[in-house]
Amino acid sequence: MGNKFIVIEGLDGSGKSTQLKMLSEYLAQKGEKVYLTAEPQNYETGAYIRRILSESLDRDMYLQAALFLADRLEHITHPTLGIKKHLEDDEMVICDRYYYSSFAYQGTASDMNWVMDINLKCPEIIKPDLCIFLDVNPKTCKERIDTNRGSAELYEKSTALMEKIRQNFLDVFDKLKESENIKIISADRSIEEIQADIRKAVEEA
Ligand code: T5A
Repeated sequence: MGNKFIVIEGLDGSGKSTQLKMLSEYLAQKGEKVYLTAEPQNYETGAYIRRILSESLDRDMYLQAALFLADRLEHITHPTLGIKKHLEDDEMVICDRYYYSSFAYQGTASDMNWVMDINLKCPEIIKPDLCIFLDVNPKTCKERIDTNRGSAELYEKSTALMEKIRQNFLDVFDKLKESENIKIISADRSIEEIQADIRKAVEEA
């Protein structure tokens, strides 16, 4: 399959980490060189973003969108660790969240078209070969977060907010359907059923 760039998106608690772990193990067994990564990253901008999320800091949404973009640019262009470098080295890059999250999350309280523009019009931003969206009922995600975690982060506070984020994702996918390869997978099912659909989508990409 070679140097494909695959992104997985979904609400908080939608099962991305669970599925990505299974997918990368499956691909590695098949002999693929896989680089599994995620946003936000752990560079200095990412550390500030993590504080905003975990401490629910009240920060302007345009500032948040700019921080996520800065973090993403470092994630892509870092000379030794960046996504571009891994793709050049013929690895398959699988990324947990990418610019679609900025559109859906920061779009809840800013001009979503501006967030799309600063990302999509930036020459360093690369387009994924495939984006998989794990579509799970926001109520289910919220229940999983409340059951499994000590505290809720900034975007995990209410089912209503998560409903709005889900709707934003669907609106964005509709806007991008002619220019991007987006696969929406119903993920209110068993872990194994979802994994089978993900493997099929990746193998077809
Ligand atoms: N963000 C990010 C922005 O606002 N803008 C941006 O541009 C970007 C890039 C990052 C936060 O930053 C925001 C979005 C987020 O709020 P994160 O680090 O990606 O957050 O964290 P989460 O999305 O919250 O990731 P989680 O690891 O918590 O959730 P996952 O990975 O989606 O879910 P997972 O696999 O950990 O599963 C959650 C629980 O559900 C169970 C699992 O066992 C686990 O307990 N589970 C299932 N249970 C039943 N059936 C299934 N099919 C299940 N699948 C998993």
